[in-house]
Amino acid sequence: MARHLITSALPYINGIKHLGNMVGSMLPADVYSRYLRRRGHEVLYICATDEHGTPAELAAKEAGVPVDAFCAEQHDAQKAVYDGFELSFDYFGRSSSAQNREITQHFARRLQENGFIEERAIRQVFSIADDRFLPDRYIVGTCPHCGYDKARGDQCENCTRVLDPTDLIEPRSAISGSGELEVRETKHLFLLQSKLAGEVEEWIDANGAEWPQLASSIARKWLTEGLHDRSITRDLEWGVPVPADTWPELAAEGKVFYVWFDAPVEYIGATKEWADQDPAHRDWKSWWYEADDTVRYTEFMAKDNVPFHTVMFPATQLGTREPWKKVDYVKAFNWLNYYGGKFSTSQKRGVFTDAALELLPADYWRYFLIANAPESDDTSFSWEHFTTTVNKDLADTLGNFVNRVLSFSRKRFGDDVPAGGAPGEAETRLGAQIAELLAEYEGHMEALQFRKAATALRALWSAGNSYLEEKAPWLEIKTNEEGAALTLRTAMNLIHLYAVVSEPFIPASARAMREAFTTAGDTAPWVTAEEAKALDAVPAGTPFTVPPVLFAKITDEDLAAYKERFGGEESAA
Ligand code: B3M
Ligand code: ZN
Repeated sequence: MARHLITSALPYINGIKHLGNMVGSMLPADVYSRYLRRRGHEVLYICATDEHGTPAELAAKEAGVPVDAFCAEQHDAQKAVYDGFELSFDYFGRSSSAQNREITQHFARRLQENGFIEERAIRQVFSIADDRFLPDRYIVGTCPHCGYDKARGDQCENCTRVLDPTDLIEPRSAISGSGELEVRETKHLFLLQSKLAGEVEEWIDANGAEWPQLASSIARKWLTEGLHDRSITRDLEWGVPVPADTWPELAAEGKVFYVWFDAPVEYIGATKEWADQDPAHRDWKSWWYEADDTVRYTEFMAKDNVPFHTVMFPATQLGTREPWKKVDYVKAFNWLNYYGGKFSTSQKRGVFTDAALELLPADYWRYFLIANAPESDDTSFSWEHFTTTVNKDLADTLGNFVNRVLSFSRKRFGDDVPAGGAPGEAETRLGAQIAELLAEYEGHMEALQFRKAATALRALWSAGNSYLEEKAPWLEIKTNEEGAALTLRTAMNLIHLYAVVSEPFIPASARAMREAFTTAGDTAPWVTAEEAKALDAVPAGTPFTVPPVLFAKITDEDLAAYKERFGGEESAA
């Protein structure tokens, strides 16, 4: 069995994420982790909040809270939502941790020793009133293109044009509002990516062959355009400090590393955080260092993060000249749109993960999002589509099956799985079909094809319905009680199988299905092909209960209320 290291892109600290963020990284990583664990693999699933950078500083300022307190609060708020979604992280860390600082600084020192970092002087805007250099987006002024008077130095939010701070008319500091600005020379560290480009290309040639098209095409595009040297330090208060032992002058000026330099290192940093919490995890480095070939590393992310993960972070790792584990498989996602427009955090457009959980339990969202994951193309969320999917797949196909079978059996045969009848032609056919669909489902999961896996799972659920319609135990019972008992017992075995194999998608409902049966010692993590064919893991005589309705249907009134609250077509951009 392989050891699987899994990471999902680290959500930025500023604000609760929307459903598009969820489906593009954390949720599929969770489904995959859960699946692999059930198949007996050793899994380490790591994620964390990405806490540094200008947006975090600005958001804290806006909230009127010191940035460290702001981040601590936001981290907990995000973690609570992810717990609600049942994301099964082995560890959910923080990029502002001491561990990440230590490892990030170590990376920087090694890159320096190996000649991949250079100090360069650049010209940058300095605010006299604030006594500091200002990052581009800390400078505001009037847009030369549209006249908007709160345009930022990096971009005008009104006309979306990309700007240079010197383009702004009447520029002023976003911190103090002071217009006393001047351009001064200042030193920054540059990562000499141009020196590493050849090695990165070789590495991608050797390792990227099996990456999905979306990831490899983006990586190739970046390489073709050329890897430029990149400034990796910033003048911010909040970040990993440049280590004084190596760069005393820059450290004295209070420079910190650029957020994209320390964020990917936090995959490692969070693993160390995980290890420091529990002596049993002492060997954490075996996941990351001198990586023997038993570790397989899979990363999940949205497409805009691909260049950082396939080119820049590998360049950084290679430049340390230490054997850090590099990614084996990059699972990238397109955008989930909201009614054809974009989900937007800044414009609060779309459905946010905390609000989603206030409406309905996590399983509804988990199933819908994975079944419609933007794998090969952008996909679009609409309340209508969500409603149809929940009502048809979850309420009718799965939930209703479970309830119908268990309630009917209890009514006619009491509280135990009924005995009698011997499997016949219909059961053999059903078993063969289930085994085949299960193999299909497994194949898609192994290939990280989530939509196809969802389709196969739904087909498994449908097969139960077809069997039930065909055998019609509610008629059968009038003439052939043994036959009806066999049908219901077989259907109950399907419910148990669904409980086991649906768990990666809908963990809470899977638990409810499994707990319906009080089978002693029932801890089987998965179902073999033989077991799928036989459908007899739950024997006659097993006590069972009828769980509450698994999935409530979304009514027309609910749908109207959701559209009203969140905005439907009308607000589409
Ligand atoms: N926080 C960007 C994003 O969430 C960034 C990812 C970091 S992964 C190391 O889209
Ligand atoms: Zn403008």
